[in-house]
Amino acid sequence: MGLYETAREQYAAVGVDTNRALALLAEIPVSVHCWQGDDVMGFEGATQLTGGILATGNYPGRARNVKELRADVETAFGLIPGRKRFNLHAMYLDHGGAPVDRDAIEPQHFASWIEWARGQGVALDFNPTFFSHAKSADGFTLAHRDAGIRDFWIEHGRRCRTVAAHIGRELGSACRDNFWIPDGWKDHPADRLEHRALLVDALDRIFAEKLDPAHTLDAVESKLFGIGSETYVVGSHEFYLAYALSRNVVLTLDAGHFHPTESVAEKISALLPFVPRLLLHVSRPVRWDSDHVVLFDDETRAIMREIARPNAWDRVDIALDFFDASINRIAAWVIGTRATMKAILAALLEPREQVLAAEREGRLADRLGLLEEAKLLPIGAVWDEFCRRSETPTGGDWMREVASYERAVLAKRT
Ligand code: RNT
Ligand code: ZN
Repeated sequence: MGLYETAREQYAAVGVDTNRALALLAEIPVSVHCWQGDDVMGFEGATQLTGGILATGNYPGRARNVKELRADVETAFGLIPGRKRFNLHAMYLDHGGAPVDRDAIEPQHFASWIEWARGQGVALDFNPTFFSHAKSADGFTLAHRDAGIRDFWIEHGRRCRTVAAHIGRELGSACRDNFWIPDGWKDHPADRLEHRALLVDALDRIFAEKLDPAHTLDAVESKLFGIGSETYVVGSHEFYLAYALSRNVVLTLDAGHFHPTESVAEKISALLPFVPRLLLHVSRPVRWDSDHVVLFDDETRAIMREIARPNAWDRVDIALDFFDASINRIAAWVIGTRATMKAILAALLEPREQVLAAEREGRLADRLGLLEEAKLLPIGAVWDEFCRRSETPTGGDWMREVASYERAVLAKRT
């Protein structure tokens, strides 16, 4: 009997159908972020990443243009099982040699991305880019005191919604359009409310036009602090929670944007009774950084468990947000995305019926014991079976492929 068959029997013994879990896993999309491929630089000729986020490291082989980025992500996709979406930022436009400013972008600048996505069989998600720009240089965009600067960014936001709706219509899948702005102060502000009132007004103007939710869904992402905005971030969690609830937009939770002792997993069930949808930025906070490569760790597993238990996959979208410039970037994509998929699988393999029954019958030691014993069930054999069915490498075999791509392609980028 093969390893998977043995695993299947072991899981069946605790009431878990591994084939069902694998079928479900194959249906759950993970939105892979474009910005891991080039250290969040974009294709506008920027030489510096700003906005209080930082990709540290200088591992050779960064993608420098649309062509290289696509080749790299195609390589990564070939090593990642399961269903993928691809998540673009506005600054990754394909302007064909005629640069346009952020307040002038149009659907045509993403036409080649749509075509590429069709070829890959993936849907696209989108993000306006409110950083790495002269008009965000002093740390404020939509909440800037200067009306001219605010208007510039409002126009960017509006155009991004038009682009996202176009993408969603073309590809037949609602394009998640995630709004994150860096606005905040390094040190104690004289007036915390003023910027927040400005931001409410700016967002209301951006979202004023009603767009078909079948084409695009607007989401807003909070943050606790950034580099250079340590004391005050205009778009804090409470701010966007209240905004999302009152305006009926999607709330984004980035796993790296909360106090280290807060659990994002725990927030999911507290929010689901109130918000129509959640968007997750799966990430890994370490010290000051909110964007280390995602691992198959306790927090990521807890997040997926909290979606799996109420079977809320249709209300919680999973997107990735990490960037590491110190290691091979394709490996970073592959490790982080496979880890996310593994965490989803682990959640789907939980002996849910047995644990629930124990709880309902007051057998609380059994509840704890069942969960504890389930940790050592042979998930690896089920994961390998998933990779096999998706025609992607099992175990660590993807590493050889990354190494050969590095030799053949990345090493020549100097
Ligand atoms: C920044 C936010 C945001 C960005 C991307 C590039 O802290 O997490 O999501 O990482 O938009
Ligand atoms: Zn994020």
